[in-house]
Amino acid sequence: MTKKNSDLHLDIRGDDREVAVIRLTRPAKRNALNDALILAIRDTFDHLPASVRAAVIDGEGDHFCAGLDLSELSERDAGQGLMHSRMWHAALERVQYGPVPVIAALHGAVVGGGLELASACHIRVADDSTFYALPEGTRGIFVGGGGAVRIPRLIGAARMTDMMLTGRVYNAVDGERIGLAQYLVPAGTAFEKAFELARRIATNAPLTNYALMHALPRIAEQPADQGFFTEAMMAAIAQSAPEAKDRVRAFLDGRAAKVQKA
Ligand code: 1HE
Repeated sequence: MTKKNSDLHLDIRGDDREVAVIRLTRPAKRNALNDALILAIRDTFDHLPASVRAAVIDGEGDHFCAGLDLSELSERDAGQGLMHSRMWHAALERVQYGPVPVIAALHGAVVGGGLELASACHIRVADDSTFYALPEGTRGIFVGGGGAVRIPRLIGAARMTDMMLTGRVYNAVDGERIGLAQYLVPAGTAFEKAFELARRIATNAPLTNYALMHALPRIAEQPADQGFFTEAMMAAIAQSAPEAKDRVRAFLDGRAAKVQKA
């Protein structure tokens, strides 16, 4: 299945139509995110086909995403700016807390709102051409797409403060080192790696994927005592699923793969 929605392209792939490939297709503007594109992201995650178990998001052209479409910025007053930021929050919430894990395949510029979008994804695969920046500071504005919440959780508030105060740009190697991406791959191969990971993730028990997307980030924010309790509840629900029992039995019977040395 292929669907073209303005500057967003959705393709459903895999033998069981289990992977959604979502591509920003506005390369002439470096995939800058205007309102229509943000709303298209929201709507796409709201209406993924039921067969989909994992998603990949990437960008056409030389860059993943140049962030907020700055040409729309000057037209907003304070109230409209507030609503605009809340619209981004709602859309990126659908990415982080949507139906399936999302892998961002990064290359070129991952800047401003582009980094906010990437940070809402569950896994980031960056190729050697990737660079990260938060030029909001230089532009006299502030992050508004959830970056102030999500980015410090990846790299710490001190590093984000430095990026915004000084305009510091991280290259692909340093970005992986500080936690902006979990995978670093040769130039031109981020999509391939992300797709491979998506297919692998799609074979997990759906309840395990759900727990990792919806329970883990909440547990990580809870005080330890509450976190331990929530963890126990989630563990009990996950292991009571018939699929979990089948998978454990398969291992004990020698029918499932062992963990291989890295
Ligand atoms: C844009 C945008 C954009 C490019 N909004 N039009 N983001 C930024 O501050 C990053 C701004 N962009 C750049 O620094 C560079 O464009 C890139 C490093 C990403 C790419 O450079 P390059 O040399 O490949 O492309 P270019 O020549 O700069 O741009 C090509 C076209 O895309 C050009 O338009 P044209 O009509 O002259 O061809 C650019 O104007 C256009 N373009 N980026 C609008 N961002 C929820 S709050 C989030 C707040 C933010 O994200 S602030 C950070 C915004």
